Amino acid sequence: MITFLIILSIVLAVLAVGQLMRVFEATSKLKGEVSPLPTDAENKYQAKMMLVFLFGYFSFFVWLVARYGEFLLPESASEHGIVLDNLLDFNWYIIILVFVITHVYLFYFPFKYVFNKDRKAYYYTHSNKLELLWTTVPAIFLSVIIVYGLSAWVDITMDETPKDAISIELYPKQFDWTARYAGVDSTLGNSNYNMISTSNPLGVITPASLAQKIAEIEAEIAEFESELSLAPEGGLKQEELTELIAKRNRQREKVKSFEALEGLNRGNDDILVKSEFLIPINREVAFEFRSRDVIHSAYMPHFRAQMNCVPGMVTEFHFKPIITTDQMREKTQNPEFDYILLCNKICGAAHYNMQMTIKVVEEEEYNKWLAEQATFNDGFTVSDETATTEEKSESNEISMIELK
Ligand SMILES: [Cu+2]
Repeated sequence: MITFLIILSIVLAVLAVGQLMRVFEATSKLKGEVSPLPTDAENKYQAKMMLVFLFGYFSFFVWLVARYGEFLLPESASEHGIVLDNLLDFNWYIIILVFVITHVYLFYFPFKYVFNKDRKAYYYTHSNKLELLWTTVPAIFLSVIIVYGLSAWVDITMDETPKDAISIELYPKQFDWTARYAGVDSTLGNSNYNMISTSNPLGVITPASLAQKIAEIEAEIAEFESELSLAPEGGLKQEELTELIAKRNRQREKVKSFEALEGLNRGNDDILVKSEFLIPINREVAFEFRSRDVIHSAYMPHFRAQMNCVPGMVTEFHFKPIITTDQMREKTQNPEFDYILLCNKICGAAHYNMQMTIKVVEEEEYNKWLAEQATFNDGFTVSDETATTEEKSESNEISMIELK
């Protein structure tokens, strides 16, 4: 409401000024002041004001950089991030140089060429030399930027994942993340969405989870069948139940086919964690991404890393962290600093709440932490938290309203 009133008063003020100017012009005409042209003194005054504006404009630019520069990301915490930062800085230098040159001229020329009735404008129609110059120079700069960018991209994305890399899967759903570690065998277990249940939110396939899922499906089928025996003949209910039973049967066949998969035991030692995950400094970390529902995007800004998480496919990205959380806290002089994983695709109502804390620690601490985590076979106890996430986001919304 207040915003609307502010906009309304601005519009009315502009209209009022316009009307006043018309009144002013009409009265000057009536008084017989004929010349609509500004005087020499007025022109000189405007010309000087251009220089004042030039100075004010660049002072504001410098102030903005100094005032808000600290809100930019701190130095890159990953090895490849340094390459990206250099690329971005290179772009900034070119942009700022062109910005300064063009804007100095933009305001200096009105000052230098202030109206002079004794001077005749030079009529200049065309110059092939100039055309060539302002086409080739930007073309050369753009080519350099593109070649530099492409080579950085190839460096970052095309290299092989090192054999000793730590495997972590990041699994998003509306609206939270789960991180899955490969465990002692350094290999992530198989997974499939058909296996998803409340006790197995990532659909990890192990002999135990297979047996459990088949039992679950069969229990469901039995339930539908008993309902079907009570349903009236030829009714809609009967049709629905028959369809559901057929669907569950197909799912059971699919799940049963996983029994033939190789390395079924690989998932036994997988470790699933929520809300915070640790990675060791100076070790390559190979991330795999899936998604349970819609497209999410795993964004780790401090590591200059982002990858889409697409339902039905696995995407990958690997990087090497080079600054621990503690070191970064010192560097940023912020004792509460934490690396963060965010969702960077607007995926629904509680999208803003989809995050995980990343802790970069020394390898020793990482190994100790990992050894303390329960494995999938121990019984995965972090159950499906959909309900609690929604509750959490609701309470967040309420506290935000209270803040307003
Ligand atoms: Cu999301």
